[in-house]
Amino acid sequence: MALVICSLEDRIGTLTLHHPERRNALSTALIGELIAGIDTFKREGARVVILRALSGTKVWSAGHDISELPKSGRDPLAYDDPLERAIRAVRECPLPVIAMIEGSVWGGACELVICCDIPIGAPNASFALTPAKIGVPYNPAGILRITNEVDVSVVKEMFFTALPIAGERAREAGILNHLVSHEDFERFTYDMAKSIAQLSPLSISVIKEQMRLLGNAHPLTPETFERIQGLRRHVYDSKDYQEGVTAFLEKRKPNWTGR
Ligand code: YXS
Repeated sequence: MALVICSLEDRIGTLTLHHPERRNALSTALIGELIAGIDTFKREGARVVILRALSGTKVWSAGHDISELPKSGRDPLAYDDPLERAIRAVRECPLPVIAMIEGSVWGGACELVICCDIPIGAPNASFALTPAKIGVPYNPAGILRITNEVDVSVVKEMFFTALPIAGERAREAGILNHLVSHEDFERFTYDMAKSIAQLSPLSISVIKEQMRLLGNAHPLTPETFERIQGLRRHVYDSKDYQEGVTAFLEKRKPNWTGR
């Protein structure tokens, strides 16, 4: 049984978390399928990814699979931990990732959502950072990624109380970009995905990667600067860049080739 259902239509790749018996806990197996799904979408020409759970779910994800947390004495969130690999896969994916959230989100799954590019919530979306419930010392990269996106005073309250943040408060704090009624949730999300899929994939992928590199809160090393310049040159030297400009001048829709 697939733990993540993958579907690709009109260049929109949808990944649906599908392990309700374990409340979509982020196990090694589920993360493996999630990363494989992203790789498939990249190979098959998707322009945008939607990460969601089954419609009507009460628990979007229960976070890291607690049964897989290492016994004491080993870092529970080391660099190669499945949760860390999933977060890097989303952040380094050249396609925008929309998180479509209904139900409760727990622990490290909150960071996974926050690291998606456009989190969209239904009214019953809630978020609880719960390492303090389990005695886990959250990791510095994760704390930096969360505080880069969410109001620091709210992040402190979430870590120190382990209580859920929901609805309008989650949107105001920066966890959600949009809070949408259940009736409009599906249409709003897929309309946004469709509009992204009409735009230049090269331009979007390089803007996303620059934001990731610049958001690491360090002065730019010469190597990072040159990597950013190379990425941007790859776009402005591309046929797509010429096509985008030409199509505008010729008053027609651009035909992107990704080259
Ligand atoms: O008893 P069975 O075998 O049916 O299994 C139960 C739960 O044990 C299992 N399950 C999990 N298994 C592994 N890891 C999990 N995170 C996890 N969560 C749940 O799923 C089956 C159904 O769970 P149950 O009966 O509790 O469902 P419920 O609907 O009554 O309650 C749903 C939750 C999500 C409120 C409840 O399952 C829960 O509180 N789960 C733990 C949420 C949490 O604290 N997650 C943080 C994981 S640790 C993490 O993400 C980071 C390492 S950190 O700690 O740093 O944030």
